Amino acid sequence: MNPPGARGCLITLEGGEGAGKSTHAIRLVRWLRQLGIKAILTREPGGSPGAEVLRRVLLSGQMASLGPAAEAILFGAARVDHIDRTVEPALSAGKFVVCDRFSDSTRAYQGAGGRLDPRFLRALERVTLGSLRPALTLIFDVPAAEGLARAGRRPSAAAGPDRFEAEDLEFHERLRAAFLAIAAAEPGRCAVINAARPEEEVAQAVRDVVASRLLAKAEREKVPNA
Ligand code: T5A
Repeated sequence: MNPPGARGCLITLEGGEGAGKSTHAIRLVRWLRQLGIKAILTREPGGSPGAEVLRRVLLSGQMASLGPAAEAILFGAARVDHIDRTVEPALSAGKFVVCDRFSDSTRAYQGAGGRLDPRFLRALERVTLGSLRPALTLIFDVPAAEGLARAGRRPSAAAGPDRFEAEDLEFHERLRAAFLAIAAAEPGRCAVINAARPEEEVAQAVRDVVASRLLAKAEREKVPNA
């Protein structure tokens, strides 16, 4: 299904805490593979050995005292390593890359959450991404309180909330609004998924969007003048 010589596709899953991104990233990769599409699953922060080291430090909250600008730069450093070592090689090999969080998380968390100047964040995005852009971004939307409750019910929650889960409800509501604003500003790249529904319904909605936005297009491009 991946046409020989063709570049792969980057699909990113974004949204607030506990919206179901990790659950549906795994399910999406499984479905793409069932269709015969070569696909890898990766995540941010992390997704490469160097970026996973930065993930541990960032999510421990040790870097919060440096302030939102320094924290944003560290997320950017992790992203550069992840792109160079994991994302670009897979895209060059024609694979689909399904990424659990990406650059919109910096826009939302460090922008709306950390209240950084949008010009600073745009400059950081230019430096970290270069010309790379996701072909499709799925924005998982769920009321902040519901997402936090779901995150709190995961087995890993026993270790206590991480750096951002520990922020108050008002922060998480600002995040939700920031993700919806990104989707509204870039409707060609983004699709909002109502993630408050049961898991099966959300999975079907994800498959429908990927099929209509990416797979149908890939099929059309294989047949000139179709
Ligand atoms: N961050 C990240 C930044 O600040 N800047 C950045 O640039 C980047 C990249 C990463 C943190 O770093 C921040 C954002 C984050 O705070 P993380 O550990 O990678 O943190 O985890 P998150 O991505 O935050 O994962 P979340 O906690 O948001 O959860 P998910 O992945 O959205 O949700 P998931 O799939 O784990 O599901 C949560 C629970 O809900 C259930 C699942 O089974 C699970 O138990 N569930 C459902 N329950 C009911 N109905 C449904 N439809 C359900 N779907 C899933």
